[in-house]
Amino acid sequence: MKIVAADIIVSSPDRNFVTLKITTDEGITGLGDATLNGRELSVASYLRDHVAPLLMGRDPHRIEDTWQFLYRSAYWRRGPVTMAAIAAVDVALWDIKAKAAGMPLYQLLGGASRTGIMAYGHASGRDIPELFDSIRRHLDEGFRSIRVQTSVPGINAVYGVAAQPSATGQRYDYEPAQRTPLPAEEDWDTRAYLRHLPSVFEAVRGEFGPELPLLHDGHHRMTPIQAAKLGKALEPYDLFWLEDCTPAENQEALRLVRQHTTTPLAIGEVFNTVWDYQTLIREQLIDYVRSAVTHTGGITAMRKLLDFAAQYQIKSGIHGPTDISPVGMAAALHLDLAIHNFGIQEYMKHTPLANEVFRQSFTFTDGYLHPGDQPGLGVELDEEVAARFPYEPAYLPFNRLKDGTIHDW
Ligand code: EZ4
Ligand code: CO
Repeated sequence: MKIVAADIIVSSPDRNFVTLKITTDEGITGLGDATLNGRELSVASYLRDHVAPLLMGRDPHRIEDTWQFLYRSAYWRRGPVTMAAIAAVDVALWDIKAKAAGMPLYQLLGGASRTGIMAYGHASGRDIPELFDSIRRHLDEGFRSIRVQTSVPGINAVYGVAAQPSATGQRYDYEPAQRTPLPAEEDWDTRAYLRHLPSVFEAVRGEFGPELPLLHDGHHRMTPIQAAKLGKALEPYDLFWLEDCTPAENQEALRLVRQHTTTPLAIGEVFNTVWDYQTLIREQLIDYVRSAVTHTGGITAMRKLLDFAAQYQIKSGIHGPTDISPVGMAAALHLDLAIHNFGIQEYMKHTPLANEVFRQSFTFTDGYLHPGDQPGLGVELDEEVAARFPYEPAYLPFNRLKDGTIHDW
């Protein structure tokens, strides 16, 4: 088999997605998700201008060789744009291989290690009654694990809180990227946040009881000592995890956090290679790996990263917000089903319009996802519908402290 075409499809059904479609001389096609929130066109160019020409004539079955070729031959290594592009190629080649084998992709990864994939949803509210309503809505939809984000008194707009109905009128689905030519500015005050958050978890535990797994995302906003303080303060509420407590480019910082709290830690949605985790995993400073399959070099690289983590009893918590397209979600689900050290899967439902562009066979039943049993990834791209929704500039917000200083977000 030979690769004869590699097309990059940029479309915006309610949000921007970049999709790679690889076509072979035998007519089998494969899809990869190359979406990088707010930097979509850079990955599209990287693929179209630099990677697609290299793929022509290659044997699509040689996945490892193609991965190593793209990683090593560019000379310049790592980085989110490069690794998102490599991931898209890798996932598309796995899709082709599994279709050629006539099997769902998870079978080629060793087969199912479980019957379903526990998913968590995103509940949020500006105050406690609104938060409780959001949690109840998620429970009604079948979620059995819930991420909890709330507004903080004294801060106008807090990331992760669905304060406004989205463009599609769906309040449920918080979409942090806004269709504005410039990133929106939000405000932040870490001390106000640290004072407020434990009372939110106390209220949620009081209302929903001790069993419901609860998660929280700190979005890189704390210093190590602040994160240690928060982890300790949240211990009575038994979190499933505290995510991205510090900007973890400084892996050593997690030693300090770890010394002070038994709240489980999850890190890594902005990471893109195993090297970003070297100290975190080897010193067992985290409990969950948060990388996206689509930003970390694809299934080939994620499998190696998670096998490394498994040696240290660290589990997966693969990134799954709406900026991971249904193609990227499907890739995550096949891996989740196959690996032994699965932890939990993030899941934000895509809008009906996005689901029209990406026809998917994965299911969500009673809190559990399953990738389905169609050959390959189980996702088809409707290019005609995709073409009706061209790219629109959209950016994540950012934040400043009260005195105007730009802060981590
Ligand atoms: O802010 O996906 O845990 N999930 C998150 C996400 C990220 C966005 C960034 O593109 O933090 O909502
Ligand atoms: Co996060």
